[in-house]
Amino acid sequence: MAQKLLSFFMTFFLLLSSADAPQETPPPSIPDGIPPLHVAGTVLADPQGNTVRLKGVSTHGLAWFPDYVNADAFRTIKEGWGANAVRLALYTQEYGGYCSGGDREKLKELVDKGVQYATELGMYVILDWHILSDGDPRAHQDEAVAFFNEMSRKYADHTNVLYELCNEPQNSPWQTVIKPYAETVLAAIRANDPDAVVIVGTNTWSQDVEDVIGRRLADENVVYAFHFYAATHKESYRQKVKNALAAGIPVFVSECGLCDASGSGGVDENSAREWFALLKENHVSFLAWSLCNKNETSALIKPDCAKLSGWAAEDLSQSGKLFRDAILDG
Ligand code: IDC
Repeated sequence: MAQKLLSFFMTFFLLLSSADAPQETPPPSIPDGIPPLHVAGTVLADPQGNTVRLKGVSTHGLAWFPDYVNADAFRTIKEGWGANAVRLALYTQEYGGYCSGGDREKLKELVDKGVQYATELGMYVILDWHILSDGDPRAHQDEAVAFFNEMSRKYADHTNVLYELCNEPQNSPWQTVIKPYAETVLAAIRANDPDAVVIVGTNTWSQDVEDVIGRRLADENVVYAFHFYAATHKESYRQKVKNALAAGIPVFVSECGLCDASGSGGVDENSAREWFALLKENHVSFLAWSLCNKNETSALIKPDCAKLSGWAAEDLSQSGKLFRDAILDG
């Protein structure tokens, strides 16, 4: 009887104390032993000072190809390709985008799932605010601040989450538009998460990394985005990357393709090889556009392959095979 009474009171007190617990649901998973990263010179490093290169794939637009956000897909990329990172592309203004009538709750659910799967697999994950036709990052600045405030609060403990503030600004001078935008969004993130790595896009579809020389953000853990599509962007663009690196700018290739900048056209294998050599030599991270089977040459999966994970070599497009090899290569 005494024991029954005791257990009754214990249950009662437990209930009472859990009623006091914060009501917000915790993030789905806490990374276990994924080293936090910081910027060291032009590269990323772990707390012991070892250089860490992120290599992996970007999703296509989350609204358009949601089914590729699944644990087996990420596992295939990790185990079969040697990838350690995934980028979640959240379009802002394109059809169905976060700021153009898309279902925000559903899109955020996909982001949460993506973070959860990456976390369970020990991978890094980039939350990409994918501006494109909007061009000027300030077009949806309020939404960006609200989104990153919410995400950085939720994922402050996640050592594997990186924030990408603006995919590809256009007609937006670094000093007067992008930098002040980044300062505003960064302030929202830093209030919650003081040291996560943040990726900031540069003008002209994230290619003007030289603009940042001498004009970096006053934040040590920011890297600056450079994007290339190998069949369109060749030696003069590689030179831009070399110039930025030589000036000490941490360059991060958060998106790249091996075809032309439209996302289609032929793959340029020679230019691709030159790019991969340059990135490897300088320990520059890169994410491949994109993990889907859309009928365009940038898609990593062949259009007639419906598998959502477990791709064999013959399921990969030419871009897919070349990227898999480049990711596997050291
Ligand atoms: C392209 C997609 C294509 C989609 C289009 C939307 O591959 O299927 O219809 O966006 O406008 C980028 C962008 C990226 C582009 C990609 C190829 O970041 O969103 O994806 N690209 O054009 N910058 C340079 C090339």
